[in-house]
Amino acid sequence: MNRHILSLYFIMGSNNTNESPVHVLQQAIEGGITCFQFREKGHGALVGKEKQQLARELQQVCQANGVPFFVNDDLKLALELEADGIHVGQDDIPVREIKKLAPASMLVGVSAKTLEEAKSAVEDGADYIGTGPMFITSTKEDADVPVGPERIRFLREEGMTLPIVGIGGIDEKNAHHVLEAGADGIAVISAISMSRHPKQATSDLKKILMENGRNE
Ligand code: TZP
Ligand code: MG
Repeated sequence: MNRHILSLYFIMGSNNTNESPVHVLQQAIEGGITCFQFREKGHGALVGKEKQQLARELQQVCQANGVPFFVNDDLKLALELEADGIHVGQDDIPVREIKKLAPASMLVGVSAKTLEEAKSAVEDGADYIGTGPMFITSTKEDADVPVGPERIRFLREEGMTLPIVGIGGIDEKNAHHVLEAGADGIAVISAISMSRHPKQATSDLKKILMENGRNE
């Protein structure tokens, strides 16, 4: 895959913002995100038709702007929408299964925080891994103890060449640590979705990516 699309990876579901998700996504795109993941889970998350409807609306915003659209966990939804990619956790549908059921063009990301998980991701044909939490986060209710950017440095030292995005508690102050450790990109929810100025927040992160040579 083109690892540059991971550089500013924005994730959001309806409960990650007090504004209209469509509006926030539009602002984030104007600010320069490089891909988007629809992650509808946790307290008050939409289900069924409502979830699907919001996914479609957000996908349309992405398509109109040439921004790759990923779906979290929900393979059925990803297939229905012909999403550009899907992201799964260690306890979700296995990457091998997805690879059997999805079109070859659908990118597959998997959360992996240990070297073993990262090696399995490579063996199973994942296109990238998400490693975290980098820092303390209150966005994910069941988030584990932070592993820190050092974990990404470790994975690189162990020879991991698969694209890696750092996730969890990343903001404009700490993002550079994640990039310096060898991440291809940063994945953020609240730094953009909860900002009063999502476009400005995105531009601020974009600037840090530029300063660290991720200027594609
Ligand atoms: N996976 C690990 S941490 C996290 C996810 C989905 C939450 C990231 O949210 P935030 O607001 O960027 O810390
Ligand atoms: Mg999951």
